[in-house]
Amino acid sequence: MSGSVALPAKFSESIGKASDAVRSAGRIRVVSHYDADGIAAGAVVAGGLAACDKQFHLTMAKGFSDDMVERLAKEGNDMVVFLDMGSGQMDALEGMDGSVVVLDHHQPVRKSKKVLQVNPHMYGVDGMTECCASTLALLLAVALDLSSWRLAPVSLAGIVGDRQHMGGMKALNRQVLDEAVDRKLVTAQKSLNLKGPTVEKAIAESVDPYFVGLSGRRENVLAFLDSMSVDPETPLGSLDEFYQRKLTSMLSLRLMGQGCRPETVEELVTEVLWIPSMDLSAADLADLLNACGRLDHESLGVALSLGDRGALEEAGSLRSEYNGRLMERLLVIESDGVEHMDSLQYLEVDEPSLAGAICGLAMQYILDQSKPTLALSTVSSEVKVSSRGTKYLVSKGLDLAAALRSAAEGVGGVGGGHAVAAGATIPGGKRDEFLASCESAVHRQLG
Ligand SMILES: [Mn+2]
Repeated sequence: MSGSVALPAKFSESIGKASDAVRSAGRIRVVSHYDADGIAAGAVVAGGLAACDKQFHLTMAKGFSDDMVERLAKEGNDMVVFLDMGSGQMDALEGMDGSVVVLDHHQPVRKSKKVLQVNPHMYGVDGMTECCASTLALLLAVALDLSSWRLAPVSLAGIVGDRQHMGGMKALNRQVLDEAVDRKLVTAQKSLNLKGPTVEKAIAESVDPYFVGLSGRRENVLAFLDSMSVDPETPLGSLDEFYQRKLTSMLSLRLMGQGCRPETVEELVTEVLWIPSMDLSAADLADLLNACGRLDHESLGVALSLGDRGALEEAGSLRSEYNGRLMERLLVIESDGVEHMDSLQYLEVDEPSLAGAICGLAMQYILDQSKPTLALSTVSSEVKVSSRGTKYLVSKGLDLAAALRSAAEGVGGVGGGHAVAAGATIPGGKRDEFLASCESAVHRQLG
């Protein structure tokens, strides 16, 4: 049913059930998450539905909420399809009228008789590293109509956006990539993991990786390239092997020099997935989708994914704007540093929508690697907290989800997430108390 992708039997069966249900539904509502994976998944499912002449309406949401469920209930849909969300909300979904399909890769809470839930975790496939929402979306779209294979590159961008490609594509994601390569929709080649039209721009405008002393500093980049006799105007893809290797080693040295973890330095060279029909790499597309979502232009991201050339230019300027905002703040962190406690470091981020990204990039590329980083944003009477650690710190016992949850609950707030990245919301007046309790929790974990 899904071309040459081999799935565990139960997995394949439930994709088949979902596609049969979709096929026989009338009015279909599709709701997806607004990040790169969610937008890609939404676009892929939209493409599959259009290919089999289904009527549908697609929207992106910041997250699952009771408000949203209430609004959907009033629309009189025959079917609601949730992408990249829903597995944690079976109670709310069971209360909805009409049929409900969930394609989600987050840890499922339970099964449901009413909700048709397709979640890789239920079939022995890891939803953190082997299959994300846009992988599931492609399986559904292909089951609906085989022509949907043409959307495999979009699905791959979602996978990259979800960072499931780290350390190489695995399992189901790998199968999608192999099939896309066979169908000549994508080429895969190990090369420098930078984005941008020219070598100079690729380094000077790079926030991920962030090169201390080069990112955001055009003059320094020109001098750096001159010292290697590299023409700054060279398109990134046209660098010959000699210069590509030279540049890779110089940039690796810089990352090591700024204290990055070895696994971060290794990411400088990755499997770059080129999408010839779009003249973009999957990482580029993921980046564009991410900027569209962050700046509230999700439908532009969908249009771009579905091949709208005009959308590309517009999405490009959104990306520049979004990157500019990140760069501005990272440069300040680089020069001014952050606040230190014994076991953690923290900073204030004025724009809460940027806090998670800033916190992650600063942790990975700029700050002290021996302590996790917290980013605090004040929103009216509350403080929103984002936090990031490193895989290394997690291997030493760090669990930010536990630390933030207990510290937040101790001051009447809420918190949770993953060991390596977690969030919390606390009452404004409790900031210092929260920080102190978080710091002692992290101190105990890393003992
Ligand atoms: Mn996702």
